Amino acid sequence: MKPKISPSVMCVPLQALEQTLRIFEQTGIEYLHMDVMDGTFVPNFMLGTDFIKQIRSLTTIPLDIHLMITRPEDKLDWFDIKPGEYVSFHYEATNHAQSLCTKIRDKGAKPMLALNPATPLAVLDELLPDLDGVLLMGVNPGFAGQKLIPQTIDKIKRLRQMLDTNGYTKTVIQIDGNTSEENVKKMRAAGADFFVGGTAGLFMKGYDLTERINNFRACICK
Ligand code: S6P
Ligand code: MG
Repeated sequence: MKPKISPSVMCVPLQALEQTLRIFEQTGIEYLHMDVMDGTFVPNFMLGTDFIKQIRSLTTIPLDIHLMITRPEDKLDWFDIKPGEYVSFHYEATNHAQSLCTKIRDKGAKPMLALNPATPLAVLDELLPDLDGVLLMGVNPGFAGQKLIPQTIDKIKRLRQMLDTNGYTKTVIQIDGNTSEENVKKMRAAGADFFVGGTAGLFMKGYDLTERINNFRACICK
C-alpha cells in the first residue's frame, strides 16, 4: 500500500496555519490529523468542533480525526464527519466499538481503532472486519514531543503479520507519536503505512517545512 502522511494540525503554529496548509497541498499531503482531547480520557484539551469545521473550509485535504475522548459514540455527530475521512477512536474509551465502526461507515467514512501502548493486539480479534485501519500509539496519548515507547516497533510487526495472515491487506496501520526520521524508517520497515507527522519529524524549529515533508516521504517510500 502506498504510504501516506497525515501531519498533526495541533503542532502547526497558529500564525502560520494558512501558509502551512498551502505547503501541505503543494507537497501532496494525503490527510490532516486532527487530535481531539477531552481532558478526561487524556490529561489535555485540544481541537474543538468549530476549529475542525474551519479547517475543512480552508483546504480540500481530507481529515483524519483522532478522538481521544470518553464515550465517542455519544459525540460522533458533533463532528459533521464527511465521506472519505478517517475517524479513529480508542478501544479503551468505549464499550461499543463495533457499533461505532458501523456508525462511522454509515457516514461514508473510514473507522480506525486506536490502541494505547499498553493495550494488546488481541482486542482486535473480533473487530477486524469492521475496521479500515488500526492506529497504534507510539506514545501515551495527550501530548506532542514525547519519546517513542521502544516496543512499538515490534507491535507494528505483529499487527502487520496478523492483518496479512487473516487477509486484511487493505487495512491500514497508522502510527502516531515521535515519527522522527530515525523512527519512521523502522516503522515503515515493520509494516506501518500511514504516518502522523508531529514535532519529531515535521515541525522542528528552524527547518524548512517543504524539505522536512520531502525528507519524511523519502524515508517512508524506500
Ligand atoms: C498525541 C497525539 C499526537 C500528537 C503527535 C505529535 O496524543 O495523538 O497526534 O499530535 O504525536 O507528534 P510528536 O512527533 O510530537 O510525537
Ligand atoms: Mg493523534
